[in-house]
Amino acid sequence: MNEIKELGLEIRVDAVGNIRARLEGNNKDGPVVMTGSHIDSVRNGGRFDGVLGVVGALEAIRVIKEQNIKTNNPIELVIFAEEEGSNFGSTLLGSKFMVGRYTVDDLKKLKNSDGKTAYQVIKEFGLGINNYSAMGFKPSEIKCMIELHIEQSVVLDKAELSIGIVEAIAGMKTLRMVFRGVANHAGATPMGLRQDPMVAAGEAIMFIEKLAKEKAYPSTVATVGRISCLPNVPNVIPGEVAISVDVRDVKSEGIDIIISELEKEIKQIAKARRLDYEFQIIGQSEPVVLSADVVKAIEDTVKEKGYSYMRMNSGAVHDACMLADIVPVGMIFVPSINGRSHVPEEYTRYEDIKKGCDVLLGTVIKMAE
Ligand code: HGY
Ligand code: MN
Ligand code: MN
Repeated sequence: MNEIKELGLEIRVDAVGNIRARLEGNNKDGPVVMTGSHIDSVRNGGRFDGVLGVVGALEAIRVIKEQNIKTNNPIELVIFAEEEGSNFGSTLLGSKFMVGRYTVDDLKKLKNSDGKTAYQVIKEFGLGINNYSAMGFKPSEIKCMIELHIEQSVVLDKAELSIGIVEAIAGMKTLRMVFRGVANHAGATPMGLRQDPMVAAGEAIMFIEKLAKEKAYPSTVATVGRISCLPNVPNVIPGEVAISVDVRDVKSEGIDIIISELEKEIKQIAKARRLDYEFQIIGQSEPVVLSADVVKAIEDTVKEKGYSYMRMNSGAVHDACMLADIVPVGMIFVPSINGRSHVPEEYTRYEDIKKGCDVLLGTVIKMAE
């Protein structure tokens, strides 16, 4: 916030903590060129995911201000809240709220690991959650949005290219699956008398991998990243086991195949093991194709600077997805070394970061001219 204040930008924080900071243009009423990303991270994550896009946007605005470059359209830095979904399990919470895909009622349904709703946490934090329309997002006020981000896969690094120009971003569905059985003594309960949700979860996890590998498309991926068990004691047969399921594809049919086949299989597994089960979709975003105009502006800038590049898709989701079906959106990728991300080993060479920031600056100026 201090860096933004030092630049003398007008700062606004909305009801869920999205931050927007504006540099005026000649045409005060013109639609803004928006750029930014997120600063929240996954647990045990890396240093570049999201932060690069925010720092890159801040630097672009700083250069425009310091070099007294007068743009026609205002330029707006945006920092989206809760992009990773680390607190409430649903990714893109801030940008979903900004574009009206999440309402206060949705925030009252999402809970953190302490059982507190997103609404309660946001209210206790002191944000004006009740006058949330205060900064309602009006598509007419945005000319375009451009997000600089690390690639988070290995394509650019393997191809030894500096810049990725994103054409499409995968969609996703996030599920929470729960199996409930009968907790019992680990030593005294014969195998034939057990109603064990842990073994059911194991069968489900193996089935999910088989589905994604064999039944859907090469671009379909599915991940179980979280498992919780009650009472979670070595000598007690669990009573309840919950797993997260993260399903993604640039083709929504791939996601639908996984969801429908999985629901059928879960019913079978639960029935065979005399268990209850829950199969809940707790978050989703559709695959999006990015704006041809913004993609071209990025590509023209890359060519002017003579940087190596390729057009590509993104398997990771981004806040840009939420804006893409209401305003023109583009994304600029820089390589992730060995494709590692969401881990402390996440790394991007600083010469590539410089190129990415250069391309962001050039594209923002082009779009704001
Ligand atoms: O999960 C994602 O794709 C993003 O990093 N939130
Ligand atoms: Mn991430
Ligand atoms: Mn990210």
